[in-house]
Amino acid sequence: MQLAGKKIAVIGMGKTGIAAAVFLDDNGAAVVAVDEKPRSRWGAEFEQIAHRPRLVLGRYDETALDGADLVVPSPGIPPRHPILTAARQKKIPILSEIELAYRFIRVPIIAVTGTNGKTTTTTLLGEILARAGKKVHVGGNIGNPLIEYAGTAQTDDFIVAEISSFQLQWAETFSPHAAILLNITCDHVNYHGSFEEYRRIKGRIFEHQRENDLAVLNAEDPHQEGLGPSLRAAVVRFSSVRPQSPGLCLENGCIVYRHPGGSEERYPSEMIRLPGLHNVENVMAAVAAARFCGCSKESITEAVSQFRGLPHRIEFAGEKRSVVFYDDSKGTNVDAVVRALQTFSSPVILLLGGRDKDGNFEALKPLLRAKTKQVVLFGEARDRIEPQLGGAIPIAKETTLKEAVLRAYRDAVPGDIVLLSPGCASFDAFANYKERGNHFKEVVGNL
Ligand code: UMA
Repeated sequence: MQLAGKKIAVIGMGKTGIAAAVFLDDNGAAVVAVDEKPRSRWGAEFEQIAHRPRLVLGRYDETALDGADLVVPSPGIPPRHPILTAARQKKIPILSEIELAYRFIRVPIIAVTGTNGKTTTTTLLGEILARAGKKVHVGGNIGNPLIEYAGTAQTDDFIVAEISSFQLQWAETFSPHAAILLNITCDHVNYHGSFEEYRRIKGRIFEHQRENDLAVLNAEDPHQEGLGPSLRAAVVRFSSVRPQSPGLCLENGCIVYRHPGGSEERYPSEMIRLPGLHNVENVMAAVAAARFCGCSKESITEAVSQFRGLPHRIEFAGEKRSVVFYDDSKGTNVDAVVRALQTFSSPVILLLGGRDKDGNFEALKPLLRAKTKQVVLFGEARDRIEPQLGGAIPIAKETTLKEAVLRAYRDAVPGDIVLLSPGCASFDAFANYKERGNHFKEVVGNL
C-alpha cells in the first residue's frame, strides 16, 4: 500500500489516532489530525508529532476530508458519525487502524474477539506462547495499537491481538492466522446501531482467513450457529457443557481436546486459578490456539497454572466484618454480570449502574432472584434499570458508586458478598473501568 504523497484524515487523537498519525507521517503521508476535544486535551504523546511539517490540525467537521485520499477513524468514532457519513458520500475509503496495520505487518496474527473474556484470553495466550519459547507481541484493543507494531523491526514469531468490534468495523482484508470468537452477547448496540449489526461485524474476524488458518468457535453460543460451514479456515469448537468430538470440552474435571484424527489430550481443570465456567471457556479457546501455534501441552499447563487473572475482573477487593468485596468493574454489559453472579454461591449484594449502553437488565431477573439478596443501583443509568428489575428483589438507589458501597456495607451481614459488576460503562463518572474499579477498592479499603 502506497502512503507517500497521500493525504490522510485521522479522526480522534487518542492512543490509536496518535499512533496512526505517527506511522502515516513516518511513511510520507500528509496527515490531517482532528478530534472533538480542543488541542490542549489531546493525548500527551501528540507532542511527539505536533511539529512535523507534513502534519496539519484540521477542523472537527467534514472540511477535514478536503482532498483526502483515505480516512482512518479511531475505534471510538461511531460508524454513523457525520464525518464518516460525509466520507462515504464523497467515496473516500475508510480503513480501521487494524486494517492499516495488517497491510504492513508480516508476523502471523492470533486474534481474539468476543463480547467478554477478550483481555483475559489474549493475555493468557501471550503467556502460553512465551512459556513455550515463542517470541510474542501482545497488542490491539488491550492497550497498544497494532499500528505501533507495524513501524517496528517485527522480529516476533506471533502477534496475539485483542480485537474489538469497533476495530473490525472498517476492516477490509484483515486476516488472522488463528481467530477466536469467544462469545457474542448484547453489547455496543448504541455504537453499531443494532445487535444484528454487532454480530455481523464480529463475524468479520474470520471473513478473509484461508485454508491453513484456524477458527475457534464457541459451540454453545447460539449467535455463532451457522457460522462454521461458511468459513474457509479449519474450525475447532469448544463447549463447557457438552462433549465435542472433535473439539474441546469439559469431562470429569478435565479439559479434553479431541483432534479430528481421533487422538485426544487432557488438561486437569484444577490448573485454572480463575473463578467461573466462563474462564474455563477462555482457557479452552487459548489451548486450541496455542496448540495450533505449536505450543507443547506442558508449556500450556505451566502457563495456565501460573496465570492469576487480571485486575477488575471478579477480583478480590477486600474483606470487612466477614463481608467480602469483589471488583468486576470490567463487567460493562449484562452478560458479564451474569457470568460474575454465576461464580458465587453466597448471597450477593450487587452494585449495578453507570452509563447506560441500552442493556437489557430485565434478562437478569431470574438470576438475581437465585443469587442476590439486594441490588444497589447507582450512576446515570439507575432510573432506567430500576423499572426493568421491578419486583425481582429489593432495590436501593444511590447517586454515586461510593454511596452505593456504603449502602451495601450497611445492609450486609457477615458471609455476604458485595459485588461491583456494573453492567454499564463507567464514563458517567470515571475516565474508564480501571479508574472506577480502583475507586471501588479505595472506598472498600477505607470502610
Ligand atoms: N473522539 C472524537 N469523537 C468521537 C469519539 C472520540 O473525537 O466521537 C476522540 C476523543 O476525544 C479522544 C479519541 O477520539 O481523543 C479517543 O479515541 P478512541 O475512543 O478510539 O480511544 P483510543 O484512545 O484510540 O483507544 C482505542 C480503544 N478505545 C475504544 O475502542 C473506545 C481502546 O480500547 C484500545 O485499547 C486502544 O484504542 C488501543 O487499541 C478501550 C475500549 O474501551 C480499552 N475498548 C472497547 C471495549 O473493550 O469494550 C471496544
